[in-house]
Amino acid sequence: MPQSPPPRSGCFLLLVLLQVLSSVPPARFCGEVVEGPVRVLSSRLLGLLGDPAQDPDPSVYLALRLAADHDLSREKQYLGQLQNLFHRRYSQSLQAAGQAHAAPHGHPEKDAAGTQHSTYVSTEVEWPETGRLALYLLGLRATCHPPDHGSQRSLVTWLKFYLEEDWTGSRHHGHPLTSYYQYSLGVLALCVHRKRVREEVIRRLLAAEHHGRFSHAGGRATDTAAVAALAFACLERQRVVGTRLAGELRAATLRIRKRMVEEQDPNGFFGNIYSTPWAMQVFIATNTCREEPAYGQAMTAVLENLEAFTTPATMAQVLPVLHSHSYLDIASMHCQEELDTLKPFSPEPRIEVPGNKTVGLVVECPLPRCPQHQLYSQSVSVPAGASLLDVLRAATELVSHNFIFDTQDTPQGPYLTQVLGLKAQKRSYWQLLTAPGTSLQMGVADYRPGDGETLILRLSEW
Ligand code: B12
Repeated sequence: MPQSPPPRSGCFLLLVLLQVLSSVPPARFCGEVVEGPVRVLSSRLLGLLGDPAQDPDPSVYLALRLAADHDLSREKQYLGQLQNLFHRRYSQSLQAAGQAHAAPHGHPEKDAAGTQHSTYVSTEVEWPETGRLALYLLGLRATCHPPDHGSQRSLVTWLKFYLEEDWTGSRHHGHPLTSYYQYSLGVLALCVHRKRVREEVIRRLLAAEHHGRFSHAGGRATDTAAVAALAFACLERQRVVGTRLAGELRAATLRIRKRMVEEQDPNGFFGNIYSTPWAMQVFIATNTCREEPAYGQAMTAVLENLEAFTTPATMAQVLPVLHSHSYLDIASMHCQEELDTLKPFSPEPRIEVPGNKTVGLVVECPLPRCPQHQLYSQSVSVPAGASLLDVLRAATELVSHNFIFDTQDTPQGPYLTQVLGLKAQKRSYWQLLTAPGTSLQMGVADYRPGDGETLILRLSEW
């Protein structure tokens, strides 16, 4: 009888290595879905979709598609709402839209109607919408009911056009017209659709990473770095770039990941709680979540603080990682045997907190825009459960002080655009801080100040 050949040394080493690896416990949560709390969060998100005042948000759709169980008819309906919004907006081909777009002259913030609760989506496309269109295209790749080829192709053309606009902007102004976050989403979406991206466009993002140009609200920009890393990882994985560039992309992804681990805070967060899910996607996308203890620590921290994810936008950003998915998985999604068992869960009404609180409200406008640095300082009395938005509303009702402000609805909630008649324009924004100088991690509608706290609205550059 022929004898089986002795194991060759390479094979033997591999076997030993596999044995050693299988005896190392995998980092907690990598590849597992943490059933109970995650299901509750998915159901909550589903429960929030009914709000007719809210425009549909492509990241919410992505979160629903990347979940383990679904409400398929509600998902289909939501996709219909998205299609209505985007196809109406981009129904014209780029050529038909004319060359007016070659030199965009408007800006969403600058041109905002200026009325309270003005809606975010204007009817005219004037300024690159790289990020929103990218998220929508990612959503279309994740759907089981894709629209016809022609309309998808036209959307891809629009996205390529926006990305080029952003690239040109970055050459002229040192930053894209939108932001490096949106620019990265644009590259990521084209890559997931297996569309080629010009090397110079990719190199601009590599250079921004290399020179530390990602920033957010005066602090770290973990979210942006993470989205850029996902775009790099996708380009490398899909083999849509040459060997040399692929090597540079791999090195940049590694650098970003390494920095995230080094800068992980003692609570386990990368950046802050809201950027942590984006950072975790990088470990999932690069198959390193298993060996990286920092990933397990981040997941523990997120699970212990799930109640911080209250808005559809923040829920939508955390849910994919709770299901062990990154946006790169969209490229290989299939629609077979999807569980159709998810039920919506409507949020419980907020419990009224009895009593009142007094909150200090300060408005600052630094030089050179304003010769007088502090424009307003006043104590405002509000119900104990009031949000910062309630404080601003109460301030407008104080007879002796002419406090006015304006917000614009965005998928993240109301965004403060104007205070005391001063509009945030282009690269400036109304930053929210708690005295003496801590930048808030929430928007005006979600932050609930404590009694005696002083809040600062500061016109800042970004
Ligand atoms: C770029 C960015 C900004 C830019 C936006 C300007 C611009 N034209 O791009 C600047 C630097 C101005 C900014 C400001 C703020 N931001 Co910001 N921002 C982002 C970032 C990195 C990307 C947003 C984006 O482009 N999304 C893609 C597009 C397609 O989606 P979009 O929803 O249409 O995006 C628009 C809105 O989201 C809006 N926006 C940006 N930030 C915020 C924050 C809030 C609370 C609201 C309501 C709207 C809003 O501007 C975006 C571009 O037009 C996200 C990161 C993330 N994980 O989402 C953080 C993020 C959304 N921001 C955040 C915060 C906290 C703020 C500030 C409140 C910080 C502060 N203390 O002042 C302020 C907003 C204050 C205000 N005036 O209401 C948090 C929100 C967390 C939460 N609980 O909801 C995030 C998640 C960052 C984080 N990890 O903490 N931001």
